[in-house]
Amino acid sequence: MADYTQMWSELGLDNDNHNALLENLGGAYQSIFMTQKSRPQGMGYFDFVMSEAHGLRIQELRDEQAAGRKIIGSFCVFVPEEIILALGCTSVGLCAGADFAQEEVEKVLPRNTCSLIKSFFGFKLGKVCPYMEVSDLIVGENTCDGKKKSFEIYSQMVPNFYQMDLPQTKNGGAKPMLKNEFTAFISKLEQMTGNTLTFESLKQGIDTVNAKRKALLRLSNLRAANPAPISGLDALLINQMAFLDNPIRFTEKVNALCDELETIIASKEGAKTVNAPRVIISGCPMAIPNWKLPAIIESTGAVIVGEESCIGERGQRNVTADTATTVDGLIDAIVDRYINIDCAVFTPNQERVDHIQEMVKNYNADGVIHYGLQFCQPYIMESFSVEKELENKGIPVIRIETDYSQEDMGQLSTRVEAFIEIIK
Ligand code: BJ8
Repeated sequence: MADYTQMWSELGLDNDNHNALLENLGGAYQSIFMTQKSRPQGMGYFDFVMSEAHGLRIQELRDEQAAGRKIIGSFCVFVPEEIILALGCTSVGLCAGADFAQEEVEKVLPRNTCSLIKSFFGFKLGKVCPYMEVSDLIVGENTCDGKKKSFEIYSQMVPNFYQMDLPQTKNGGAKPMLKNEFTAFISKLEQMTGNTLTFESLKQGIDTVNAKRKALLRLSNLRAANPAPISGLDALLINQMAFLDNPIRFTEKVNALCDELETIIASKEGAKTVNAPRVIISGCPMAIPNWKLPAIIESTGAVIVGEESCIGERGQRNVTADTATTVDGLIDAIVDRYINIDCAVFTPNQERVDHIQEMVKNYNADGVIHYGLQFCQPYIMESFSVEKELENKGIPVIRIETDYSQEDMGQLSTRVEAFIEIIK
């Protein structure tokens, strides 16, 4: 990576902290990703994006800013990228997957807060996240209580915070509420950018995001093959990159990789051996660099064939209908698409359990590993009913509760190995 020290200083990063983070990240990436065997060549691009995630990509975002675009950071797949693009802005994900500055964090948040929330606080307090610092607007959303209440504190740390309300049920009032919130978001972006949402710009935004989601869906579908043509770790990395990379370039690269995977499938080769145990991971999102559990799972010889997660199929499945002929009609189509996201903050949430079973069937999985971040009430509460329903259907399932620390690695390995032995 070139020397970006000046850029990082201009963004207000703490160089010592940031170097320490990059060193850890680089080490983890080398040992987890670069030691994998039989990786598709197309992963070279994603390795490069990862290596430049804090360098060249940030430089690109700053160049976009210099050319008049605004950068919008967010923490949830409910924040509509179609609208962000339509108003001449760029969307970046801010969820973080590593512990940082935990002592500082625990001065402002209760200890029993989930790692994902603590992590983005740590990244802010430790001044190590260039995406947060480069964002012109940071959107927080009212989903779980942890995020909702922590944003009251976080909003005092960032000058450019915007709160989006979201429904918690899918009753008759949910869609009008979501539409209302999306309309207010449009007004906010119009006011920030001086741009006006038009039919053409919104249609273009929808087309760009639909193309990205279709490419990711194509990737998901290819993982149904036996042997799976790509490891779960690599597929997760691509899903993580979907929140950072330029969407048009990303789509091209995912499609190019899928072309290669089709050849791999035709030659009956794959990332793991034929008949390797196949699992679906289901639960909380895994933000970069949260690779702990997938690395443990795949180190047993098993292969992850799908992620029922917002950084995965829950967040990316379903495209937006593009047949409306007015701006209002397109906004309705976006609302229709987003209201289907089956996050555990909704009650009831039978759609999610149905989707997990659908994924087991579509990807020929042998079992499900339910992943809940410690203190995440929505997903841990829901894991009990997920487990019950899957067991009733004869689908092996294990519930794992963990955080971002490395302390439980041994215990997790033992539990995962035992589960993989059972589903073999
Ligand atoms: S749509 S999953 S991205 S809210 S892990 S912070 S739920 S206590 S992340 Fe999410 Fe949007 Fe839902 Fe998806 Fe709270 Fe749980 Fe922490 Fe979580």
